[in-house]
Amino acid sequence: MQTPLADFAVQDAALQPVRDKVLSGKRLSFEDGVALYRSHDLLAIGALANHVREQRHGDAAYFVWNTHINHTNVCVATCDFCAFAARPGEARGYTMGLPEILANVEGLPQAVREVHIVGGLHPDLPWSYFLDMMRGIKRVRPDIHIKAFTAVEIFFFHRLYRMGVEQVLAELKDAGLDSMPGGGAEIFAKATRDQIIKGKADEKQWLDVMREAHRQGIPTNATMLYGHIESVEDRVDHLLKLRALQDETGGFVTYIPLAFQPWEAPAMKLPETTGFDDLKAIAVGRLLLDNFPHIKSYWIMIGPRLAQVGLSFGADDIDGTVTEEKIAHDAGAPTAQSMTVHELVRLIREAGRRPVERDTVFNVVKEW
Ligand code: V47
Repeated sequence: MQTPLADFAVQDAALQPVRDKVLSGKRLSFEDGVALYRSHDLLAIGALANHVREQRHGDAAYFVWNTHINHTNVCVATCDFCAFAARPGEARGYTMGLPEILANVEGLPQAVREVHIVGGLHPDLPWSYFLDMMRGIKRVRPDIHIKAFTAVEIFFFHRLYRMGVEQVLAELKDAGLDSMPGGGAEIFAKATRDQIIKGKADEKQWLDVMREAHRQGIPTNATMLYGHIESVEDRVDHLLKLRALQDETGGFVTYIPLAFQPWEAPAMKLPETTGFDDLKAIAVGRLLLDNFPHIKSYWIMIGPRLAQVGLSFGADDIDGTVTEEKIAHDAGAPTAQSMTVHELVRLIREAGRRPVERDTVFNVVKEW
């Protein structure tokens, strides 16, 4: 049941105009976004985001039975926050052969519907490695959805193999790529991005790849890495750029705020994010991204307990079983590397939500 409008009382006067806009379905501005992030009136922010979430999705909370494959950690880019990447030639670098990848996929339980594939920017793999990976996976599991390669990887392929982004995407799609994950966006604002990232796609290049993917009918997600050196203004700028592209294409499915995992990050000695920050990241995402269908509360990054609370702060999705997550865990994430469907269902039920198993593009697989 929806909360009566009169019940959305805000303690922070700066939120009053935001409240009025949200309740009358008006679009929020840059200044509204800044006011939301600066406010400590977490319950009011959460109630507003929950209102929008319930208008869209009622009491459903989605999850997917998925697995991650990180085919290589060898990477020519330098991201100060990333503990996963290994420089070419470094001893801890690895690259999975295609037989190993295909054996992994073949060994997956039939219930797994999505394979999420991302890797480092490896300078020496042939283009055929990626096409054969797509074709091979579809050969051993024709029904599985391949969500693979961030916009940063696609941009790298375009440069390395000297093909247009258009052709890179068309060939991958033809070989079996179904959708793309939202990673690599980090934070768009140039002054901040340039301080922490060297050698990978910038804001415009990331957005251009996504625009082309959407044009070709490839749905994608979008992320923002927060809790490092970015400012509140950088966050709002990032979200409004995602919203503008979504106005143009409608191709984004889910927004996933990614909490910086600091423990083993090579060049950023910072504390971990706090509960307030994590819940605000979800709620403000829901409020500013009025044209995104779904907002994810990603348990890998914020822990299952807070991810569960996120389902009352604007999120309608809790990702999935995951299995063998490496990027956050190489950075020291204290969460488990996978979760069973029964644990996910319990988290959702105890949050008062209705667990709905979905596929990658939110077709309902099963009501639990
Ligand atoms: O692109 C790297 C980030 C991303 C750290 O689209 C870090 O469904 C936090 O994008 N702390 C990969 N984050 C993960 C990702 C993702 C995850 C789940 C679902 C989806 C989806 C996408 O992880 C990278 C980078 O932005 N990352 N290092 C770190 N220390």
